[in-house]
Amino acid sequence: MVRPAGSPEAYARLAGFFSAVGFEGGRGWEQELSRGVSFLAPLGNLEFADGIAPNSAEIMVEVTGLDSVQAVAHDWMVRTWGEHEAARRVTAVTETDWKTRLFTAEPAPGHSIAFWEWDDPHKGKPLAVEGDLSAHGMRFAVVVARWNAVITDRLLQGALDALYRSGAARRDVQVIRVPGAWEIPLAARQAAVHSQVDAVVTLGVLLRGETAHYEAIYNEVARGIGQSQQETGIPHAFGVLTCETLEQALDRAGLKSGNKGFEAAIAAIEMVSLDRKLGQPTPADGQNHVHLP
Ligand code: DLZ
Repeated sequence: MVRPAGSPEAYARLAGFFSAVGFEGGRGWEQELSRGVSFLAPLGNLEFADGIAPNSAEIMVEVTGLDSVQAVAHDWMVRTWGEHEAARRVTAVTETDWKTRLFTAEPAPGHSIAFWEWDDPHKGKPLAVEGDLSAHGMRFAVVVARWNAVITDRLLQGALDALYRSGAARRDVQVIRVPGAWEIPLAARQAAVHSQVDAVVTLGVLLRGETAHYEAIYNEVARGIGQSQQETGIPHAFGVLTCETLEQALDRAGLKSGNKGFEAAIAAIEMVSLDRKLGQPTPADGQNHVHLP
C-alpha cells in the first residue's frame, strides 16, 4: 500500500508513529521530488466489506498485546501532540460486535489507523512460533560452487533476488565462490565462524551421471553442511541440487519449477527470524515482553 502523507509534517509524524509502535522498517527511498518511508507488514490481506463495515479506518492492523500497543500509541501521542490533543487522537480500547477489541489512532490529520485483536486468544493468532520473511538488518554469506556454473549462477541469482527483495542490504550479503560442492562445507563453516553472518546459504549442483563416487560426495557435502550448522548454531540453508541430468538441474534453477537458490535463501531468512524469536526473553525471565505487530 502506498499512501501520500499529505505534508512533510504528516510524513514525519507517520514515520515516527509507525516506528514507535514497533513496525519493522522496509526500504525507503528519496528522489529529487519525492521520498518514501516504508514499513513491513508481515502478512497483509485486502478485504471488501458489504453491509455494515466493521470500522471506518482504512488501515487496520491486527496485533497481539493490544493494550500494550495502545499504551505505546498513547505515549507517542502525548509526546508528539500534547496531553489534550492526545486524548482526541487515540481512543481507549473498546469491545466490538465482531468478537474483537479495538482502538483507533490518528497520528497525523486524515490518517486514522485501527489496531485490533481477537477476543479468543487462539483465533487469528499463529499457534506455532514461526519465522518472518523480512531480511532487513540480517547478514548472510552465500557459498556457491563454480562447478556446473551455468546452473549455480542461476541459483546465485535466485538467492540474491530473494535476499534483496526481502530487505537485505547489499553490503550485508557476502558471496563466496568455491571450486565445487566438495568445498562448500568448509567455506560455509569458515563464514559462519569468522564472517559474523546470521545465516549461510549453500549453493551447488551434483550431477549423478557425471560424478564419480556421487553418493559418497553428496553424503559428505550434506553431512558437512549439517554439521557446520549444528556446531556453529548459525542456520545453513541447503541449496545443493542433486540431479540426474543437466536438464533436470536447469529446471530446478528457474527454468521450470522455481529456483532452488531462491527457496534456500528464503529458508535462511525464516530461520534467522525464528532463531531471534526463540532467543527472545520470555515473561518467565522477568523482563518486559511485549508482542508488537
Ligand atoms: C570432481 C567433481 C565432479 C566429478 N562432479 C562435480 C559435480 O557434479 N558438482 C560439483 O559441484 N563438483 C563436482 N566435482 C568437483 C568437486 O566438488 C571438487 O571441487 C573437486 O573434487 C576438488 O576438490
